[in-house]
Amino acid sequence: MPEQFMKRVIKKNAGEVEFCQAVREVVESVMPFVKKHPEYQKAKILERMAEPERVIMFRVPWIDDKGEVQINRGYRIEMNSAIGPYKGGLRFHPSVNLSILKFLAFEQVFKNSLTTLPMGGGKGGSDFDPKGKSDNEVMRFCQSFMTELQRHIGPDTDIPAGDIGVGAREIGFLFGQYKRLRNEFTGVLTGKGLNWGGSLIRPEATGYGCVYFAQEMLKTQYESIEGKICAISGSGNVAQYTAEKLIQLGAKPVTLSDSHGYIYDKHGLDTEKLEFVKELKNVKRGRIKEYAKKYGCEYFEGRYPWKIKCDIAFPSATQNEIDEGDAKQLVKNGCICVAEGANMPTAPEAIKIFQKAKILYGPGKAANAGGVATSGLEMSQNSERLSWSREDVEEKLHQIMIKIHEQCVKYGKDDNYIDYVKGANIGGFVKVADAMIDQGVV
Ligand code: NDP
Ligand code: 2IT
Repeated sequence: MPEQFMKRVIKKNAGEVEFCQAVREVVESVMPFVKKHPEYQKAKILERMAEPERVIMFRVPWIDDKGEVQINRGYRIEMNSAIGPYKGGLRFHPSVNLSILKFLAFEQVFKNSLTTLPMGGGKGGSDFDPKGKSDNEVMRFCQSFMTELQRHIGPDTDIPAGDIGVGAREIGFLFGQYKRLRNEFTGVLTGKGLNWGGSLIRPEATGYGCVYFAQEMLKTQYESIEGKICAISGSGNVAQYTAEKLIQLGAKPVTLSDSHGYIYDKHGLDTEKLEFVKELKNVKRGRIKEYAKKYGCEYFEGRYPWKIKCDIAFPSATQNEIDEGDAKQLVKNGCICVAEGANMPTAPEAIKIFQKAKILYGPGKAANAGGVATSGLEMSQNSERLSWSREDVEEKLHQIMIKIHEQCVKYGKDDNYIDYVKGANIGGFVKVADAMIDQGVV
């Protein structure tokens, strides 16, 4: 039955490898559940979920610093609005294509449902590469991108945010252009600056939330995070705040990476070293290699740190960054827990290795949901035109991560193993499916 379903999906979405991969993972774990609930089958809920409500593709022309015309492609995938307005990030990276954004939008539907907040799923972005561009070029690109996107989004319709290549700088330029074109100051984007509608803890939320989720997973094995050696990939928003929370909790992050290579600091990162990384990546926009030079540690060309011995792995860069060989190596080296800061970082064959070894494996749609959950909290604050304290927001984030973990256990626990993939997929599915049934065939 999943095979027949997937045959149709693959035929209809020819060549969209990442999208089909994400759908397959969900279908394989949700189908047995759907079979026990004929109402979902009859209403063709899974079939409808695998079809975006709307896909928008557009030209983004802009002029570079040399005066030359550049053309990029922009996208917004409005996947599912059964439980709330479309919500999800924007990715600016040269690899962006329809398949990647559809997989991300599909994942977002389940993730947003798990947060317990009323948010549908969407994703967007462009094949624009911010790397090596001046601030002015990035601004002109963002203004052109928003000139088209603004007609499709709104604070009650579709609320984008950041993702790879879209951080505070880009959200600022995008917001400025939206406000200018629409003449309205609204919460149309999240991840905004603190003095113009942003929420405290939103920058930290994905990384912090991922560590909270790992803590919950570890508790099921009567383990704690203190003293654990942690391998992190990436060195952007998610990786930085994963490291920060780990340091706060007495764990030892020993690696970070970027698209050129990774550093291995066997003494572990500390607050001062992390400040260096933040300055290097967020302000100077340099390479992680410079960390190795500064602190005299090892640097490995080639992208991912999975050969390093660790207790916990936090993949926080991009999709399919852990392959089967990496998974085998991690298990062999004694890794007991994988918490995904990135979206779909583990290839399907690698997931099987983790599950066969019965280690704690927390998929992105559960483990990294703290980012979008805190975006939801930013939307609430914008609606009531108030801002909550750092402590309030962080406590709410922490409680949401605990609840997401509970949902995973509820739907994923078998006799002696918690299948977090199954738990997250079914947990996310039920709320959306029930809303779709209530709202008829739309
Ligand atoms: P950033 O752009 O801040 O950082 C991305 C990091 O990953 C950089 O170090 C980058 O290296 C590296 N990276 C990106 N693409 C590749 C690639 N193809 N190969 C190797 N390394 C790569 O993004 P975020 O930290 O925001 O996002 C990281 C992951 O977390 C993504 O999968 C994203 O979807 C996911 N995520 C993000 C959330 C958020 O709130 N920001 C929420 C939930 C999930 P380099 O600097 O060389 O480009
Ligand atoms: O993948 C994700 O959940 C994000 N990039 C964050 C989305 C959001 O709307 O905050």
